[in-house]
Amino acid sequence: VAGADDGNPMEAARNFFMDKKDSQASEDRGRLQNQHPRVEKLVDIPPKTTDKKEDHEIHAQQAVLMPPQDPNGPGEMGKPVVLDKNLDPELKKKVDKGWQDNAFNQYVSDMISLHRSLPDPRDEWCKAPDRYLSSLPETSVIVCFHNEAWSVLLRTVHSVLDRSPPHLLREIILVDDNSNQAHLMEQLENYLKDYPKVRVVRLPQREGLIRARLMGAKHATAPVLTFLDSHCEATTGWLEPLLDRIARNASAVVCPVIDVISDDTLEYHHRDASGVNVGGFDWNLQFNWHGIPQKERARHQHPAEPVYSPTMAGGLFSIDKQFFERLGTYDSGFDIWGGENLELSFKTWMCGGTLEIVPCSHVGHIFRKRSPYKWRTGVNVLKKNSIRLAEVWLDEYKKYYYERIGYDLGNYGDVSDRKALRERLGCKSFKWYLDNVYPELFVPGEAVASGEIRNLATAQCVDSAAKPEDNHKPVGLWPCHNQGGNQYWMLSKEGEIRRDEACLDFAGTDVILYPCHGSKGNQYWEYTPESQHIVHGSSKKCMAISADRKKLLMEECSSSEPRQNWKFENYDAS
Ligand code: LR7
Ligand code: MN
Repeated sequence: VAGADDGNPMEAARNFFMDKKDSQASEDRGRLQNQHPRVEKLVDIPPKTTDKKEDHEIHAQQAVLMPPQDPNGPGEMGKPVVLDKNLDPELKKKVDKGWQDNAFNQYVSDMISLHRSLPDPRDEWCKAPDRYLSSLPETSVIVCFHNEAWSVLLRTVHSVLDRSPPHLLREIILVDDNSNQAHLMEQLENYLKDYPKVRVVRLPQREGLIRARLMGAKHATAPVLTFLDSHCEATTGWLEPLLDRIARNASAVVCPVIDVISDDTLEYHHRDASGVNVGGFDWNLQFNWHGIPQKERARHQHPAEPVYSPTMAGGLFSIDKQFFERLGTYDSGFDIWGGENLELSFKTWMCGGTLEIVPCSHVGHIFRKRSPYKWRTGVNVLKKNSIRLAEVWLDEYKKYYYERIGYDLGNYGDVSDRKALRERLGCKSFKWYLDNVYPELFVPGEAVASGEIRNLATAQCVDSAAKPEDNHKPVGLWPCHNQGGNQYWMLSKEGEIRRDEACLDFAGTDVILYPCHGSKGNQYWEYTPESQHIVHGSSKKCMAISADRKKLLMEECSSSEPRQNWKFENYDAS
């Protein structure tokens, strides 16, 4: 399952977006909403009992029957729909099943119109009369899905049909990655017959989203390809700013701002242009989000101007079709999910393009906490994809990823075609990319030591998943296992002990993880192999393992206390 994997970009994205205050606020709003009698009434729509279709299909049909844009309907203007906390048991079963099947609240989605209204999240700057070229290229919108909920898939389709200028939308291509749910298999073409711009392409076997996209691209007839996930909602004016960038520069790959649609209430959240983030990655080859770096900010007059981004999240972007083909599309050896977003990001930059986030374009996406569908059994798909990516694009930097996975490469297939492609295109080096496009990334090669931090008295190692939710929590100890992962740490030249953006930090009680701040203080450590001591800069205390071997602690340094003796792997001060 994706959620169980260490390298799940979904996790990272979720953690980034789940601002406690925000979700609390929306919960509060939701409670108020909940007192609205209309919502409860809608929840109680009795299922049609005449046919014995699955519950979710019946609800899907109800959603279709919803009057479009009843201004007081549930979820209109992107408002949250909150179910009563004490649902009757029958209803609760349905709600639970919706969660189970989709990892979002399908029941709530089915209550909302397929044409629901949304707020217009654009900055005024975006609406200036001559902001975009008068002649823009047409696009084919490609949406791949595997067992997507009916109401969510069709709300994606309708939001695009309803909010794209018809002369710019050549077609919507729905690529069914071998779904096996009856409603998708039997009713889709029939439902779509009134919408001639929408086509369905069926894959005879499960290919995963990457090869599904390639199939969609093959069928596309417009000069620009636009990819969306199957649980999105496009907002007013989303398309023109994307196409405008490509019209001006065919090697610009452009992403909308991805707004959050709540997995629970389907509330549409958006921020203003000053809150835009750009994409990065860490040495687990996991995608992550960052604020706009100072240097990039300084390039702009207005926060709504397009910003350069080192990487893209992957699901939502437009690209000139010929440029996509010139770049060799995706590595078709990528299975199911993951890695393709970094591949396209790296090669866009390294092979002569630019990658931009366009703050005038907003598309919502339902972020979920786990992957609801079956992956391959017995293979770590994401890891295999990432190794292919590293082999082809990372040059000598691939070793930093391999250290993270204990050099356990397994069989990642043949990548010689992809290397030949890179050769043919004459792309720049990964070093060039890091120096010029992503100078903010911490490069482990600059570390003084890297690997495990082993307590010599006990063979226990400093251990933490160092996920964003581990921030402010004490770091743990675990028997040393030699596989990198949660026991991989770096000692930076600046005296930080870090993994990616998390640093060991001591403020007087526990040794905790804290976002690296780069100003020494509580994050400053001194270590030499000779001393075997890890001394904290400001307190001058020594790191030690507790007498019961369970806890990491800081205590007065002593030259005769083996509990204070550590070996930090691969120390090299030169
Ligand atoms: O086997 C599959 N076949 C498919 O067609 C598995 C998935 N899919 C479809 C699926 O129905 C969905 O439309 O592929 C799409 C992506 O899968 P999700 O939505 O389950 O995953 P996700 O939203 O976490 O996916 C993000 O990372 C992926 C890595 O391969 C892709 O790049 C997705 O497009 C990407 N989504 C986004 O960028 C939206 C913002 C998320 C973030 C950050
Ligand atoms: Mn998605």
